[in-house]
Amino acid sequence: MRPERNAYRDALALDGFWAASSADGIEADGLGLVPGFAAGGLVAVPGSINEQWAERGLRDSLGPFWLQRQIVVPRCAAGMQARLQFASADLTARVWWDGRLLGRNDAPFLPFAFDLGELQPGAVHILTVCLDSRLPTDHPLPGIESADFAREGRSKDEVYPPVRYDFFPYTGLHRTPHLCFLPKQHLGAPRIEAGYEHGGTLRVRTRFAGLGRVVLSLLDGESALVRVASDDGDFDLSALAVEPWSPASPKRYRLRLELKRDVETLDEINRDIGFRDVRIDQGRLLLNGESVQIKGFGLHEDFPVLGKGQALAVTVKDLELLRWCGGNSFRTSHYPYAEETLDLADALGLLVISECASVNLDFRRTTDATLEQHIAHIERLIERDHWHPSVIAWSLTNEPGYLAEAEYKRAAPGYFAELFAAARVLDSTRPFTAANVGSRHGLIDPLYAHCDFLSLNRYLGWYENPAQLDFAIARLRDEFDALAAAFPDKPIFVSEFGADAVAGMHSSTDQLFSEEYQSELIARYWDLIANHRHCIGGHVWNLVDFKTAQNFRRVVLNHKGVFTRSRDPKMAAWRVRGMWR
Ligand code: BDP
Repeated sequence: MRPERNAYRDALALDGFWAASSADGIEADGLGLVPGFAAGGLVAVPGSINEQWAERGLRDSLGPFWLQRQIVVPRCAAGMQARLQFASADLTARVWWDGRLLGRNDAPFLPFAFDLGELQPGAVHILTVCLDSRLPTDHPLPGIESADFAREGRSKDEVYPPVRYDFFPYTGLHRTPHLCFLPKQHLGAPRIEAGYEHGGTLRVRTRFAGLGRVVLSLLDGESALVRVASDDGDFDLSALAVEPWSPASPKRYRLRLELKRDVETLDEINRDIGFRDVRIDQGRLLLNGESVQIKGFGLHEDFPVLGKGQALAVTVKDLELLRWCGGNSFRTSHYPYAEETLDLADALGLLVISECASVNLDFRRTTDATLEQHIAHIERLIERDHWHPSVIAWSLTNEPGYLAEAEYKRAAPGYFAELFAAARVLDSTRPFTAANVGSRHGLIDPLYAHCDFLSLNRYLGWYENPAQLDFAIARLRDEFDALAAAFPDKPIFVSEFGADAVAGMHSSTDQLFSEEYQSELIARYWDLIANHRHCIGGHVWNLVDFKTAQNFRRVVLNHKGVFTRSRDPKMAAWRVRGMWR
C-alpha cells in the first residue's frame, strides 16, 4: 500500500545518493557491506543507472547493478511496525536487510513491500538491492538474449541491449522507496469501488487484524457528507448526494478510513476518490451515461538524464502538454506508471487506460509460469490502481503474437481465456482490452473475443504502405467496416497510430520522417477515427520522442512523438491541437 503520512502513520523517503556497484561476485562477498562498494560509486535514487553511469560504459547494461545505503532509524519508529516499501524496482530486484535476504520481485513497475517488525530508533541498518533487467524469455514482458536472434534464423543480433520491446530497458530504482511506520494495529489496503448511478455508490472493503471497528468518512473539503461505522470494515453505500467525476468536472471527495477501538483512533488512511460509471454499451463508451470520445496519446516514462527516473515536474509537463493538444486521455503504455501520474490524471480529469507490463508475448516461449505471473501482475496492478477515477479500462497486454503465427494460433486462445477470466474476477466495474498488432493478425485475432472494445495498433502509411496515405486510409476504413460487421457490440479504439518525424526535417511532398508527413498522417487517421460510426477514439503514438535500444530502425530515439524528447512541439503537435481544441 502506498506510503502515507498522517497523525497515525509516518514514512521516511529513501531517495538521495546510494552506493552502487556493477561488479561481479558481490553476493559471494557477503554483500560487500559498504566496504565492497568502495570500487563502485554513487547513483541517485530515483533515477536510471544507465544514464548516470553511461560514461562508465554501462549505458547499455541490463545489470546486475548493486545498490546499497545505510538507514538511521528515526524517532517515529518507536512502538510502530516498520515496512520497507518499494514503489517499483526495475526491472527485477532482490532485497537484503543487514545482509539477510528479504525476498525478490519479478514484476517490473509495480510496488512491493517487506515487513520488518519494530525497529529501534537510532539503530543503523544496511539496505541492499540488486537490480537486474535480464528477463527470462517466458516472462510476461519477455526477455531475449543475443543468441536467440540467431536461433530465430535472423542473421545478426539486431537490437542492443537485446530486448523484444521498443523502449530502452532502463535499470534503476525509478521511484522513491520508503521506510513506512504503521501502528501495530493497522488497516490493510482497502478495496474501493466508487460508482455513479442516480447518485454516488460506494463499496469499501477494509482489512484489519485484532479488535476494533472502522469509521468511514466522506469529506468534501472540510465538511463530512457521510460518517458511518462498521465492525467488519465493509461498507455499502448508495444514493450519495455527490457530483459525478468527469473530464469536464473532475470532482473528488476525500475518503477517510479510521480504525477505532472504543473512542481511540489507532490508524487512518485517506484516498481522494471520484464517483463515476464507465461502460461499453451498444458500441459506445459511456461515462456517466454519456458517450465520450477518447482523444489522446500513448506515452512513456522517459526523459534525458533521468531515464525512467521519476520527476514530478516532468509528470506535470507531460500531462499539461497532452491537455494543450486538446487530449483527454492516455494509455500507460507499456507498464504501470508511477502512482503520482494517476493522482494527477484524477485531478485533471484525464481518462487512463492502465496497462500491465507485457509486450510482444511470444507463444513459442510462454510456459505455465508466464500465465501465472501475468495474472499475478494484473492482480497487483488492479490492487494498486483500482480506486482511481481516471482509470477507465485495463489493457492486459500489448501486441501479443508479434512473432510466430503458428504458435500464436495454437496457444493464444487458451492463454487469453484464462487471463481475461482471472482479470474479470478482480474488477467488474471496468472494461478490459489489449492492443492488437495489425500487421500480423488483422481480423482473426483470438484476442478480440475477450476484449470489451478492440484496441488496434495501426501503422498503415508507415511500416506498411509508406508514403501512400490514400491507399493506407482506404485499407484502414475497410478494416474498420469489417470489424464493425464482425463485432457489432465491440467498438474500435485505435490504441496507436503515428509516424516518425525528425524535428526540423521538412518536405513539400509525402516524405517519411518529415514533420509534414507525420502531421498529415495523424490528421488523416483522425478524420477516419472521428467519422467512423464504430470508432470511440484513438491515441497518437506517441506524445514525446523516447529512447529505445539500439537498432537500425531507430535514430537514437523513437521519433513518433509530436513533441521532441526535450518537449518542444513539432508541426504535428500544433496540428493535433487544431483538430482537438
Ligand atoms: C508498436 C508498439 C510500440 C512501438 C511502436 C513503434 O506497440 O511499443 O514503439 O509500434 O514501432 O508496435 O513505433
